[in-house]
Amino acid sequence: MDLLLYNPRSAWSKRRVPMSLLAIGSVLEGRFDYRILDGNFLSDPVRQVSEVIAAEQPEVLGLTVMPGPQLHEAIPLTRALRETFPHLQIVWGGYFPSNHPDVVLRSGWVDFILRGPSEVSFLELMDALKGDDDPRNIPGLSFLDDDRPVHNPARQPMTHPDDLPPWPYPRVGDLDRYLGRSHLGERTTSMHTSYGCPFHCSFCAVVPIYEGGWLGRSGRLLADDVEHVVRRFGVDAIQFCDNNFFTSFKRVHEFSEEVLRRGLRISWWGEGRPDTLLHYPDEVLSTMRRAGCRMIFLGAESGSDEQLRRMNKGGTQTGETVLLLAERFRRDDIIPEFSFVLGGPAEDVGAEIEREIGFIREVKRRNQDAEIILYIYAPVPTPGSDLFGVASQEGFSFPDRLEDWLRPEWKALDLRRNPHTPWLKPRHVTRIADFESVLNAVYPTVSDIRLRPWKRRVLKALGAWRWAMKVYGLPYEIRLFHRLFRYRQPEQEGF
Ligand code: B12
Ligand code: SF4
Repeated sequence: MDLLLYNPRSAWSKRRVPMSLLAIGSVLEGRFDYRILDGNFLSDPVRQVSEVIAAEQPEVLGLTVMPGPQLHEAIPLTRALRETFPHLQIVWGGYFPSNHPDVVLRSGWVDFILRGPSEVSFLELMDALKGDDDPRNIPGLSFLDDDRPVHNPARQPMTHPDDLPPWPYPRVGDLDRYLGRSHLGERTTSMHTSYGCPFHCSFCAVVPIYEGGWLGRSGRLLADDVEHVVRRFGVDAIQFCDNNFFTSFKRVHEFSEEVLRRGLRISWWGEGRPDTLLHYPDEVLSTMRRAGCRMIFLGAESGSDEQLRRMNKGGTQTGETVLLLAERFRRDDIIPEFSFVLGGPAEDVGAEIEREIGFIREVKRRNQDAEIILYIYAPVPTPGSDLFGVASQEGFSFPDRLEDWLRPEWKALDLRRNPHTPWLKPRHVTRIADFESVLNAVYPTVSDIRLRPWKRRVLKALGAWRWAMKVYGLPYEIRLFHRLFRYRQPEQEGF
């Protein structure tokens, strides 16, 4: 075998098809002998991956690594494999190494990093490694030269997604393992149809990688991909995980029209921006709805225009945009899922949090079905941005050693639950968590399909007086209920 591609565990239930590795695999077909191994199905990854390597002798091991659980598995696994198989070439790709290449390379366990979208660069790297050529000019490649990290410029122009082959689904084995029941349908899968985002929000990990670049697969090819999974695997629901699926309304319109023309019966979800969607023509929204669009995740971030400015949200987004969109989607029968980033640096952090709570209540007043997702601001390396500048001034810095990312405080940062940023005090984190518990009781998410109607009624009853009286503190009775019935939080368990 030339190459093993490994997907570290990202979830304990509701497993996702490993999209990053399917994307990489798409260009390797017919060129290299490779295999995709998914850690979500392994019980003892170090032993099991070692056995595969010992038996099949790949020359290269590629890992895809996101912050959070994947990173926490990837660090000890890579360290162990480096010791056992010193001649194995190890390559990391994905969001974590793309944003933190130095700390990864300095560990000494990883030979190469490919930053950002890497289909073509990985093919070039494989060609170089197999042909004993010098790989050091490959775009987007990071490596150590005499202990000094070198980062080649990104590929310019970015490869157009229309020029990439479809994903080789059979490589992940029986797709049924990934097709779960969700609020959208019985056989739900994820797809990713565009790279990057044209904006530069200073809390967002997409920005340092794409620097405002965005390219999407055309509506017609996208419909081909969807038709394939519908007809071949019986998929009836799709989550489009693109950072900004709705960037081009022409693309979305073309796709929606193709879905209707081809008679594809699907429900779908995607991620976008409130200002973009607010400016969508009525005709496009109505075609999307008829083509199965049920819910849209929207980065609202904050109700304060000052905070939005500090976050460099850009575009035409304001608090008012979010409220208007909440109303528009109520009329159009699409569920808006607004995400907020709370707990950023501010003169009076507590007062900011209270103001956001007030704003979220107003969103719910305008549209009861609007879902609310709360994150706590965790810095991402966007040097030069206001927000990262303030965070650095306040004493925030990332760990110097890769192993340090395994420490509990950095795990909490990864999950955006408690980032331990210097300005955020325990009382702020508690306040956000208390409010969230009450909010989730009065308005349980539709995405929790295990939550039966009677449980919803009990939850609502528990939360109702608190919501009405604005009493959020110490919601032990709600937490007990959440624990007993394992309430599902999309922001932690995936959408
Ligand atoms: C699907 C997804 C998940 C899935 C799991 C994914 C998996 N691998 O199994 C779930 C839902 C579990 C998940 C969880 C989390 N996620 Co997530 N997730 C995504 C999402 C939406 C898509 C990733 C993906 O598959 N993209 C499709 C592929 C094709 O693109 P790609 O990954 O960029 O891959 C390309 C390159 O990166 C590169 N590449 C990638 N891997 C490799 C490997 C090799 C060897 C090479 C050479 C190249 C390479 O080449 C690929 C092709 O060009 C991204 C956002 C996004 N739109 O990308 C967030 C994202 C990666 N997640 C993020 C985060 C923070 C999380 C969480 C850790 C925290 C949270 N609260 O959301 C949680 C963890 C919670 C938990 N309990 O697991 C952040 C990372 C932020 C950061 N600081 O880096 C992102 C960017 C979302 C965001 N905009 O903030 N996530
Ligand atoms: S619009 Fe969304 S994806 Fe784009 S930079 Fe801002 S937060 Fe990131």
